[in-house]
Amino acid sequence: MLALEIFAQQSSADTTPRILLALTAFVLIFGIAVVVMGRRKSGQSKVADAVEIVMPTATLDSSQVAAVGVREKLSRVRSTFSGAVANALIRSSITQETWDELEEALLRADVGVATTTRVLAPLRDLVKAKKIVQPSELLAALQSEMTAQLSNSARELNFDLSLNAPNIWLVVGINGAGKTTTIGKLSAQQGKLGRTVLMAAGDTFRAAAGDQLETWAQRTGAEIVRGDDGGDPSSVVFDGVARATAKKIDLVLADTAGRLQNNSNLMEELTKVRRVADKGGGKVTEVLLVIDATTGQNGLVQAKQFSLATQVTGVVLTKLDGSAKGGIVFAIETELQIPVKLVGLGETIDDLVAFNAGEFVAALFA
Ligand SMILES: Nc1nc2c(ncn2[C@@H]2O[C@H](COP(=O)(O)OP(=O)(O)O)[C@@H](O)[C@H]2O)c(=O)[nH]1
Ligand SMILES: [Mg+2]
Repeated sequence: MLALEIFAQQSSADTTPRILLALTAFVLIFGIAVVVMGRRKSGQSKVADAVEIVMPTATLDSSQVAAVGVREKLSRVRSTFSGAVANALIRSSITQETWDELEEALLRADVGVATTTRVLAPLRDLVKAKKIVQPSELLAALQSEMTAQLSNSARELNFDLSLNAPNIWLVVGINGAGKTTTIGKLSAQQGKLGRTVLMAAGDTFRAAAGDQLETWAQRTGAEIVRGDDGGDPSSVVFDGVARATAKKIDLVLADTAGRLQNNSNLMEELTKVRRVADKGGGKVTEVLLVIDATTGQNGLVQAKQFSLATQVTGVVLTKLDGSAKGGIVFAIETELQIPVKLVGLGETIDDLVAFNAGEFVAALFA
């Protein structure tokens, strides 16, 4: 506009061509801008349409409403996984690339080679038999096949009501996996169920471990039995069970040390802790192996070793909130036959939830 005014103030004879030139330039720039914006918009809607075709429609029934929080906390694994699967199914037909990309998506999420093969094999058969033709049908079949891989496990925490003595839950796993935090969260949950809890500070290897557990005991109104730093963890657990028996406390949550699993002393020590725990007044009804989901397939190796030493009865998969590798759930369950019973979804006291296979798989695809 300013340019036009300046032109207008000058004599018409020599400004007319300039005005024409300015107007032409203005029209040209405006035209290019309109075309570019138009292209961008249509590009966006193409991607959005394609994604819409392959994504399942999100329906929430009342049982799933509570799961919304879980789904949000699983956002990292969800976005990685559902994004990759959507890409694999973006084609108009099912091709070799579809299978390659699906396989890659499953492996990236740490589902593991054996489980990936097991999940995809029945789907390949269905496509061969022409029972599945559309990529969108494949998505639904994949989801139900993955749920089926997980649905057989008994996931309740074992608490023997008929015992006239404390139930003992041993918590094992490598350093930093989340054992102590899980005990704190579990104590809060079990307290809400009306059970009295005693914590046994069996991680005598790290000086700070006892203090950390003590903080959780205070927060959740649990008793605690501690030993000397560097002392014998078996005797701490034994003392804890004795105190719980004397005071008629329902549940002993026993923390343990977690130096690296390739330290055979640790495995020997845990074997002994388990044996001694059963010798007193109570009974070990649960051995929970805590695995950090962010460690991916390493978790499997750990699980094997800990299971040999302590007869693990259930897995607590922690840090699923920050992991893109939640597929480890499938590998643990199908390859080791150990049920994932609980998942950790954050650092606060409420961030431990019962694992629900259907909800988990739905969250992966949401
Ligand atoms: N984001 C997240 N952090 C967790 C979870 N569980 C434990 N942590 C954190 O992991 C760290 C190690 O936990 P800790 O209980 O001390 O592990 P331990 O060595 O096995 O006893 C702490 O900073 C915890 O707050 C979880 O489910 N999600
Ligand atoms: Mg600890």
